[in-house]
Amino acid sequence: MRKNYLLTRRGLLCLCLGTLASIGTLAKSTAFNNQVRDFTAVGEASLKERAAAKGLIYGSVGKYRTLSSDAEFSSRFPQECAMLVASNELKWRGIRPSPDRFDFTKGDWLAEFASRHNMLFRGHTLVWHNGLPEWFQEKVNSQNAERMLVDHIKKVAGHYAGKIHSWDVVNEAVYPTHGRAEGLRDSPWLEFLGLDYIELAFRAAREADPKALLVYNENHLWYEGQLRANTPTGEAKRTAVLKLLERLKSKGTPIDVLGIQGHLRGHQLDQLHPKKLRAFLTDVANLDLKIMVTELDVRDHKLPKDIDVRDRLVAKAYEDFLSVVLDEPAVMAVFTWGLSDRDTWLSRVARRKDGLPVRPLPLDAQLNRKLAWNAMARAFDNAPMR
Ligand code: 9MR
Repeated sequence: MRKNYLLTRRGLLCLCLGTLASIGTLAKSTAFNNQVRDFTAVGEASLKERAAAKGLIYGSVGKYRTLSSDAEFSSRFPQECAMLVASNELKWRGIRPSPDRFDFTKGDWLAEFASRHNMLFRGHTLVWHNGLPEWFQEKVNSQNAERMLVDHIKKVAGHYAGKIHSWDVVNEAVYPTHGRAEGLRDSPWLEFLGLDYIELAFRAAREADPKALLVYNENHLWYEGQLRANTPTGEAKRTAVLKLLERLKSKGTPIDVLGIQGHLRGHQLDQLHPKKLRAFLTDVANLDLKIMVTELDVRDHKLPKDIDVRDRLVAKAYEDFLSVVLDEPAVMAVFTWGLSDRDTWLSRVARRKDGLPVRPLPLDAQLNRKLAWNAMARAFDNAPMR
């Protein structure tokens, strides 16, 4: 009897929800409702102007492929961005077609584009377990790894010395659930060179380019729980990153900045714990390090299809995250992982089941400002002065 009763109630509920969904109002009637937040941004000033007014830098990753072929996008990009972040073009796979050959063509094009449009230029990344060329596995081993790594850094950072604002020297080296010493991630560099590969990389980078800011860049520091089984919690990651930074600083390693990747997830904003994140930023600042938000975007693949509702939730994620992070005076810059929905890695890796295009970035695919843009503008406007 009881079971039937429950089933009946559930059936009724499903029916009601189904009806609401079919008339397109489900999203607006659930916890996803975010209509009350006012995303008004005062004035028309660009993101780079608003950031600069607070002593911050705003920029975005920009791809050679898009910037060199899309005139509309390439003229819009410098209007919003004070910095161009070069990524895939400067990774090992992008820049080192063979062990003995470096191809700077695309990187140089981007550096020149940045300079022509009075933008700062930033490089990602010199050392990563990912983004390695196919020849790497066959040619790099514990005998030659140190020489390969140091040569690479000297060659690449040396090539851009004087043109580059900052380098992500080492990327995503921490992964406590791999069970390795110091919470470091399994990577060929750790396997071949041991714990000190990170220090080695920073020293080589400083030698090659004494002026660039040197960054350790890490992901999921904002995310409280586990992404999947066997992935580290935010707490475990923050603890291990802090230990790493303390160790590097105590050894006099030339590191200037912690980069916090901001790959947010609109459907999992409950994983953002403002107090814990804020306390972590203070701990990092107390090590005499600056902080950059390095790869900001918001996955919307699991949000409702209604664009108005979806855009509000994405904007909320931007504003909630940035208002916590920008409260810390050591934060000096914010970079999105793309400027427009026209060109985002998420349209490949986080597609929507309904087939609709994803909308994770400040500008839409037509290069119009979205609520996400407003949210960023508001976060910059409300940020304390640096
Ligand atoms: O967005 C990047 C994508 O185009 C590349 O195929 C991929 C592998 O090189 O890297 C992506 O960028 C990653 C960045 O380098 C490090 N942090 C996570 C980013 C998203 O995976």
